[in-house]
Amino acid sequence: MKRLCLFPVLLLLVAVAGACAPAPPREVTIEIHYSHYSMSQIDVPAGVPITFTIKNDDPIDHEWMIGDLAMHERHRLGTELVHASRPDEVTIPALSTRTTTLTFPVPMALMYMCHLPGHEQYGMVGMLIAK
Ligand SMILES: [Cu+2]
Repeated sequence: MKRLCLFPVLLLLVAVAGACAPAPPREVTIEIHYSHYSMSQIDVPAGVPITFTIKNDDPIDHEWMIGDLAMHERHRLGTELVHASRPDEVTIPALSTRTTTLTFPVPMALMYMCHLPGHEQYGMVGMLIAK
């Protein structure tokens, strides 16, 4: 009789352990072709790591920079011309692929774009929604 009573308790423990395990990164693939991103909007869950794979099919370099409007304004004004890649500011050389992993801690909306001269105006812009 005692063994029968413990069985539901063990099942509950297994369920709780499963819920606490860290989730694997979610994967998002963005392709760049003819100076456009393949997605103009990306929806991701907030609070979990998201791995972005950015594949540049063009014979010229591009960028994938994600941030708020103030961040993009800094890049438009060119006050930060050259720096090493950061998780949220990735340069993808011609005909190559880069990956980066980001976590959006709370629900938010961010823009991503390429700040090489003329590319934003040409349409290399998109929006990410974390919810
Ligand atoms: Cu570009």
